[in-house]
Amino acid sequence: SEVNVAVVGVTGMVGQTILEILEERNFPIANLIPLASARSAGEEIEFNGKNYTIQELKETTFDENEIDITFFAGGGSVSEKFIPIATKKGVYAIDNSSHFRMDEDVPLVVPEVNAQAIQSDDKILSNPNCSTIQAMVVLKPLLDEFGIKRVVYNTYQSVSGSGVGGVRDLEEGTTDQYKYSIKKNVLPQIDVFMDNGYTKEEMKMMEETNKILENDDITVTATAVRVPVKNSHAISINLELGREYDIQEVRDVLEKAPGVVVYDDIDKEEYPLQEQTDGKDEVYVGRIRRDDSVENGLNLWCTADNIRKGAATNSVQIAEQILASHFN
Ligand code: 11C
Repeated sequence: SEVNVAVVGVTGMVGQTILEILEERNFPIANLIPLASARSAGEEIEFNGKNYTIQELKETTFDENEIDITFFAGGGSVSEKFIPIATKKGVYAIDNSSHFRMDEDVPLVVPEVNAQAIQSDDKILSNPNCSTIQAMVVLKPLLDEFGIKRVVYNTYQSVSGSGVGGVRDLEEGTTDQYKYSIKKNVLPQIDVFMDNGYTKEEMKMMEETNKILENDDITVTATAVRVPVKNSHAISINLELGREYDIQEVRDVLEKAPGVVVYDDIDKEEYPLQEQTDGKDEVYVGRIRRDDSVENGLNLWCTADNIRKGAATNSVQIAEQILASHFN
């Protein structure tokens, strides 16, 4: 059946992409309610060939409109304030911010990986960090087949992860979004520093990995780096698997995994590039090779579109799960 869908932060990069993906996937929408801050209210947007007027998100929004599902892509403080108001009205809230992610009552979902984490009475569904999502799509099938003892992430994250400000700093050489020039450097700082010397982005990857894989025994560390690439994140992942393995087995497992494309032919110098996954929904994996410096070590490289699979596509996939289980 058709549902009424609202999108908060509809003028932002993630909000815009959510609209595109709802169109692409023919999400069954009866009415669309585009929401944003007062600054954008009154502007028109086009969706499925029809014009809609953006409304200001207010405390009364969920009383004044019939809404079944709301995508929140307006930042952490907007989610913190408005998601409880929405869910009190029975609305399903799919949250792109980090605000509810580590809340034990809130499922943190990558549908290919842990759709089962959604319980029938959950109203808030949290979308993981973009880097975490792409890593999960690759790690889950490896965990199921081989076990995983330890994970080391090194990320190469695009400027679109910071929104339009990051893209502007890259294109115009400004330092409005970042402290240092992203045109001339890679920056080993994403988000703020925490007391332990890690950045918030690194901590998100570490904590979210254990939550999504439902396994606190896996040890995880991360270094998150911003690189001068417009869109798509890359991650070098070093793993200690739980048992002996053959490299062909790893390739076979990844080739069968949902949402994964193995693109790995060193004879042809073929490996995933950020440019290649820009605009795609799959996570591309290559450079699959042994790490003989530890027992059962494995190295690989993956890239994925951080705005699509890392945010908008994953959110719409979560909404599809809700639709299938609650709106038959
Ligand atoms: C980045 N990963 O690339 C961040 C953006 O936790 O949803 C997404 C922040 C988040 O800067």
